[in-house]
Amino acid sequence: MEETLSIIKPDAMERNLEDEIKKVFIKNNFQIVKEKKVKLEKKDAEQFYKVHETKPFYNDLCNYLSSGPVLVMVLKKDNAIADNRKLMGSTNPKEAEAGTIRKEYGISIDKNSVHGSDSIENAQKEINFFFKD
Ligand code: IDP
Ligand code: MG
Repeated sequence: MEETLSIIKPDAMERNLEDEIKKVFIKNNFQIVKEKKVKLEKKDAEQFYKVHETKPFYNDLCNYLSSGPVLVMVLKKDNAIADNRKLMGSTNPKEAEAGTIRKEYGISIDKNSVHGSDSIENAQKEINFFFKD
Protein backbone atom coordinates (compact mmCIF):
# COMPACT_ATOMS: atom_id res chain seq x y z
CA MET A 1 0.00 0.00 0.00
CA GLU A 2 1.04 3.58 -0.65
CA GLU A 3 0.95 6.67 1.58
CA THR A 4 0.30 10.27 0.63
CA LEU A 5 0.09 13.54 2.52
CA SER A 6 -3.22 15.36 2.65
CA ILE A 7 -3.96 18.74 4.17
CA ILE A 8 -7.37 20.21 4.87
CA LYS A 9 -6.57 23.87 4.25
CA PRO A 10 -7.68 26.92 6.27
CA ASP A 11 -10.69 27.80 4.08
CA ALA A 12 -12.25 24.39 4.74
CA MET A 13 -11.27 24.31 8.43
CA GLU A 14 -12.86 27.75 8.82
CA ARG A 15 -16.14 26.42 7.43
CA ASN A 16 -16.05 23.39 9.76
CA LEU A 17 -15.69 20.94 6.88
CA GLU A 18 -13.03 18.85 8.61
CA ASP A 19 -15.26 15.88 9.51
CA GLU A 20 -17.16 15.99 6.24
CA ILE A 21 -13.97 15.88 4.15
CA LYS A 22 -12.48 13.11 6.31
CA LYS A 23 -15.63 11.07 5.62
CA VAL A 24 -15.06 11.53 1.87
CA PHE A 25 -11.58 10.01 2.21
CA ILE A 26 -12.87 7.10 4.30
CA LYS A 27 -15.75 6.45 1.90
CA ASN A 28 -13.18 6.28 -0.91
CA ASN A 29 -11.19 3.57 0.90
CA PHE A 30 -8.39 5.70 2.31
CA GLN A 31 -7.20 4.87 5.79
CA ILE A 32 -6.24 7.92 7.86
CA VAL A 33 -3.13 6.48 9.50
CA LYS A 34 -1.84 9.70 11.07
CA GLU A 35 -3.43 13.06 11.65
CA LYS A 36 -2.77 16.27 13.53
CA LYS A 37 -4.18 19.75 13.64
CA VAL A 38 -1.50 22.42 13.36
CA LYS A 39 -1.20 26.16 12.90
CA LEU A 40 1.81 26.77 10.68
CA GLU A 41 4.14 29.72 10.99
CA LYS A 42 4.74 31.55 7.71
CA LYS A 43 8.30 30.19 7.54
CA ASP A 44 6.92 26.63 7.78
CA ALA A 45 4.55 27.32 4.88
CA GLU A 46 7.45 28.81 2.88
CA GLN A 47 9.48 25.66 3.44
CA PHE A 48 6.56 23.36 2.64
CA TYR A 49 5.80 25.18 -0.63
CA LYS A 50 9.45 25.83 -1.55
CA VAL A 51 8.92 24.23 -4.98
CA HIS A 52 6.69 27.22 -5.79
CA GLU A 53 9.07 29.93 -4.56
CA THR A 54 9.51 31.51 -8.00
CA LYS A 55 5.76 31.65 -8.71
CA PRO A 56 3.97 35.01 -8.55
CA PHE A 57 1.44 33.58 -6.07
CA TYR A 58 4.06 32.18 -3.65
CA ASN A 59 3.81 34.91 -1.02
CA ASP A 60 -0.01 34.90 -0.96
CA LEU A 61 0.01 31.10 -0.89
CA CYS A 62 2.28 31.02 2.16
CA ASN A 63 0.28 33.73 3.94
CA TYR A 64 -2.86 31.75 3.27
CA LEU A 65 -1.58 28.33 4.42
CA SER A 66 -0.37 29.92 7.65
CA SER A 67 -3.54 31.97 8.19
CA GLY A 68 -5.33 29.44 10.40
CA PRO A 69 -5.32 25.85 11.62
CA VAL A 70 -5.00 23.02 9.11
CA LEU A 71 -5.54 19.28 9.48
CA VAL A 72 -2.57 17.28 8.21
CA MET A 73 -3.12 13.59 7.46
CA VAL A 74 -1.25 10.59 6.12
CA LEU A 75 -3.66 8.69 3.87
CA LYS A 76 -3.03 5.08 2.93
CA LYS A 77 -4.42 2.79 0.21
CA ASP A 78 -3.25 1.13 -2.98
CA ASN A 79 -2.29 3.90 -5.43
CA ALA A 80 -2.96 6.53 -2.73
CA ILE A 81 -1.06 9.38 -4.41
CA ALA A 82 -2.83 9.28 -7.78
CA ASP A 83 -6.18 8.28 -6.30
CA ASN A 84 -6.07 11.22 -3.89
CA ARG A 85 -5.21 13.64 -6.72
CA LYS A 86 -8.20 12.29 -8.64
CA LEU A 87 -10.52 12.57 -5.65
CA MET A 88 -9.33 16.16 -4.99
CA GLY A 89 -9.94 17.31 -8.57
CA SER A 90 -8.25 20.12 -10.52
CA THR A 91 -6.34 22.86 -8.70
CA ASN A 92 -8.97 25.36 -9.83
CA PRO A 93 -12.34 24.27 -8.35
CA LYS A 94 -14.10 25.82 -11.35
CA GLU A 95 -12.37 23.27 -13.57
CA ALA A 96 -12.73 20.32 -11.19
CA GLU A 97 -14.95 17.38 -12.10
CA ALA A 98 -18.29 16.88 -10.37
CA GLY A 99 -17.98 14.81 -7.22
CA THR A 100 -14.40 15.86 -6.48
CA ILE A 101 -13.53 17.52 -3.17
CA ARG A 102 -12.44 20.76 -4.80
CA LYS A 103 -15.62 20.95 -6.89
CA GLU A 104 -17.80 20.30 -3.83
CA TYR A 105 -15.99 22.46 -1.30
CA GLY A 106 -13.38 24.67 -3.01
CA ILE A 107 -14.02 28.40 -3.29
CA SER A 108 -11.33 29.54 -5.73
CA ILE A 109 -7.91 28.54 -7.10
CA ASP A 110 -6.21 29.83 -3.96
CA LYS A 111 -8.87 28.62 -1.50
CA ASN A 112 -9.24 25.11 -2.85
CA SER A 113 -9.77 23.30 0.47
CA VAL A 114 -7.22 20.47 0.19
CA HIS A 115 -3.61 19.67 -0.59
CA GLY A 116 -2.37 16.30 -1.85
CA SER A 117 1.13 15.09 -2.69
CA ASP A 118 1.81 14.79 -6.42
CA SER A 119 4.55 12.09 -6.60
CA ILE A 120 6.15 9.31 -4.58
CA GLU A 121 9.17 11.51 -3.89
CA ASN A 122 7.11 14.50 -2.73
CA ALA A 123 4.78 12.30 -0.67
CA GLN A 124 7.76 10.99 1.29
CA LYS A 125 9.22 14.50 1.71
CA GLU A 126 5.89 15.96 2.81
CA ILE A 127 5.13 13.14 5.25
CA ASN A 128 8.59 13.60 6.81
CA PHE A 129 8.04 17.35 6.98
CA PHE A 130 5.04 16.92 9.28
CA PHE A 131 5.61 13.54 10.90
CA LYS A 132 9.27 13.00 11.71
CA ASP A 133 9.55 10.09 14.09
P1 IDP B 1 -2.04 21.52 -6.44
O1 IDP B 1 -2.42 21.96 -5.06
O2 IDP B 1 -3.22 21.10 -7.26
O3 IDP B 1 -0.93 20.48 -6.44
P2 IDP B 1 0.01 23.41 -7.27
O4 IDP B 1 0.27 23.80 -8.67
O5 IDP B 1 0.99 22.52 -6.58
O6 IDP B 1 -1.48 22.80 -7.20
O7 IDP B 1 -0.13 24.75 -6.45
C1 IDP B 1 -0.13 24.75 -5.03
C2 IDP B 1 -1.25 25.64 -4.54
O8 IDP B 1 -0.98 26.97 -4.93
C3 IDP B 1 -2.62 25.33 -5.14
O9 IDP B 1 -3.33 24.32 -4.44
C4 IDP B 1 -3.32 26.65 -5.05
O10 IDP B 1 -3.87 26.85 -3.76
C5 IDP B 1 -2.19 27.64 -5.25
N1 IDP B 1 -2.14 28.10 -6.63
C6 IDP B 1 -1.75 27.38 -7.72
N2 IDP B 1 -1.83 28.12 -8.85
C7 IDP B 1 -2.27 29.34 -8.46
C8 IDP B 1 -2.55 30.55 -9.17
O11 IDP B 1 -2.42 30.65 -10.39
N3 IDP B 1 -3.00 31.59 -8.40
C9 IDP B 1 -3.18 31.52 -7.06
N4 IDP B 1 -2.92 30.39 -6.35
C10 IDP B 1 -2.48 29.32 -7.05
MG1 MG C 1 1.03 20.63 -5.75
